[in-house]
Amino acid sequence: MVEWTESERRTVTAVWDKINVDEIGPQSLARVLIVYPWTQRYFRSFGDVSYASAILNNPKVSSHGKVVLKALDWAVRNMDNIRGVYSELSRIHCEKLKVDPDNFRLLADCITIAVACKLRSEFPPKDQAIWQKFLNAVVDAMGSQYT
Ligand code: HNI
Repeated sequence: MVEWTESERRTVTAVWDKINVDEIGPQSLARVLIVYPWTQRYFRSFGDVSYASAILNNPKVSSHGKVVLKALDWAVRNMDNIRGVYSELSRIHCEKLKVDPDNFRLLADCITIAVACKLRSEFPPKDQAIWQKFLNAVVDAMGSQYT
């Protein structure tokens, strides 16, 4: 289990409180689909996700981005049991959606980039370091049911 200092807990919560899920969620998912085009294959049911402007204007990408980012709230509120809160979601991504778990890290990086673009000086490197420790725990948890 990941250990957290009180200061790390406060920083994760403070960063999370500054994030507008409805803005950062769609931006993060769109960024993954554009920067790592092999991820498009998981989202064929969303319609055309084959080029940047189609992705950025696709309402299903936008709403799914919100769903994914909202799910980070579970981890923020359960920092001592991140594996536990994602165990079912990990199983779904493995068995049903068949998402390659390497992609979780790519999404995490795109979330960090979207947050940095938005918060700028309010997201200094020392906060980014803690935020990435947090997202690493989420990535680890999302991969936990892959065997
Ligand atoms: Ni992911 C569905 C959360 C990474 C592809 N995903 C979900 C759902 C949640 C979710 C919540 C809704 C599940 C349900 O309805 O039962 N996804 C997360 C989280 C991460 C993540 C927290 C990582 C931090 N998912 C990814 C990645 C991909 C991905 C990296 C592919 C590149 N997810 C999907 C697909 C679906 C999905 C595909 C189903 C979408 C649909 O509606 O058909």
